Amino acid sequence: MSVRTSAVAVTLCVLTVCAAAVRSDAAAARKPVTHTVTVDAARFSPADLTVKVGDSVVWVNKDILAHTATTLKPGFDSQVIQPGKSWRYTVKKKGAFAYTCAFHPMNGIIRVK
Ligand SMILES: [Cu+2]
Repeated sequence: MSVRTSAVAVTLCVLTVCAAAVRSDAAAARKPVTHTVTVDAARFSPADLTVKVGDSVVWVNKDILAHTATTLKPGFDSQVIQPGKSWRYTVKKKGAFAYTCAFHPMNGIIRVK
């Protein structure tokens, strides 16, 4: 193998590693995560959830009662989630969003980093 050939081989190898690193960083930065909050026995679980902007939260109502996920301040409102149904919300801005159920004394918080 000539010196020039091996230099080309090393350069190609380095470029490949760099491209792979950039690709995985970009994927990590862009890929949104879906988080699940189970609603059962008149409780949100987990009640305290930390997410990132762009992620989604799905409230899955496994209870025999209808519930809502409604922020105390402006934020989000699921409206009624019937038993066996779910509601998906895509998080748009940073902050701490305390929420409750419009019908029952239930508490949860979504922290958006
Ligand atoms: Cu409720």
